[in-house]
Amino acid sequence: AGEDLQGYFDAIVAADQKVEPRDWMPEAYRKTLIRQIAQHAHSEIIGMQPEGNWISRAPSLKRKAILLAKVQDEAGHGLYLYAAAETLGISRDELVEMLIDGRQKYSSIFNYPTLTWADVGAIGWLVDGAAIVNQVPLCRCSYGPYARAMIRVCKEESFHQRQGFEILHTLSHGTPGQKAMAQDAVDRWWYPSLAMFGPPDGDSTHSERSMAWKIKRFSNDELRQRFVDMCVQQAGVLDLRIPDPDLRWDEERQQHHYTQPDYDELMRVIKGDGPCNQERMEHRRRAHEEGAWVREAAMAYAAKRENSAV
Ligand code: FAQ
Repeated sequence: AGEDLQGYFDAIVAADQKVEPRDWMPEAYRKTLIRQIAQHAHSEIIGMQPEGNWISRAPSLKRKAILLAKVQDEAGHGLYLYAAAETLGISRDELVEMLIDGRQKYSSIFNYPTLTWADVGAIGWLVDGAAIVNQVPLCRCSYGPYARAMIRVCKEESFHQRQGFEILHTLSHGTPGQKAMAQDAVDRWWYPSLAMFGPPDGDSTHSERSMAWKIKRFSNDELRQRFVDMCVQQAGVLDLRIPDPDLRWDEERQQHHYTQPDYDELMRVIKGDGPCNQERMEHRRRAHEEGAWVREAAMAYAAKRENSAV
């Protein structure tokens, strides 16, 4: 029977069909998905902090309303993703616990500070842009609940990317001071955004297996390349410079040659030693503790309703 189950799973993956929560799946497949989906969910929640920093200081009421909506969308993405992870037999409480005690990670990118308003534009353009390039292929991931969550998430990320682009476009066509501020933000966010795609393929521990299982559809380097090619064209429209003196079109390979991000820095940031790691985790822990009464009240209310329904 064990062989039949494995054979059925292999056939579903080979036929590009979806594995669903009640289907048998290899334990390592389940574990990899929990790791990746949880890391993704935590990233959405921690990712609210850098931009949340600018809600009270947005330059106009309109910008503030847009930013509020964007940050709320990130919370929504986190919730869909926690729900997708729960279909694999783990609870949201356990996942949050693992984030808070450091056993699970979140994206390196959210450990960098947002120093000016232009950073909100650069995050939208570059960070959401990288997220889209990474997540569009995840809409075809072999695990049904993750793939379906990604469809809606990608639509919203696409709006986020455009709002960031529009902020930068406005600044870069404004006063010389505004243009310089936009350029400075792009200078600081470029390499950390390239690092979001993970270590180079040769050092990526999970890629081979995740690609065989069709969780990942492209390697880290393939997606990073796609992102660079996309940004070069858009930077032209923005009239902003990508901070890489070696960036050039490679006629032979039909893609851009570019300077790799500092992967030692990526590893340091992942291990907890980035500019804002401590601040982000302290903020998350505090919010979790201070929100305990809300969770308790919701549970008490649910129990009361259940009793009165009997
Ligand atoms: N940061 O073997 P690989 C967003 C870890 S977008 C931290 O290549 P894998 C939207 C990796 O976990 C950001 N850790 O790993 C938004 C592994 O560690 P482990 C979130 C990283 O999984 C925008 C080790 O290094 N998006 O939130 C990073 O095959 C604006 C070896 O790496 C996703 O999570 C990193 N950058 O490939 C929100 C997308 N890179 O667990 C708010 C889904 C690698 O063995 C505002 N995730 N690591 O100890 C993925 O596609 C993959 O997990 C990768 C990594 C591509 C990130």
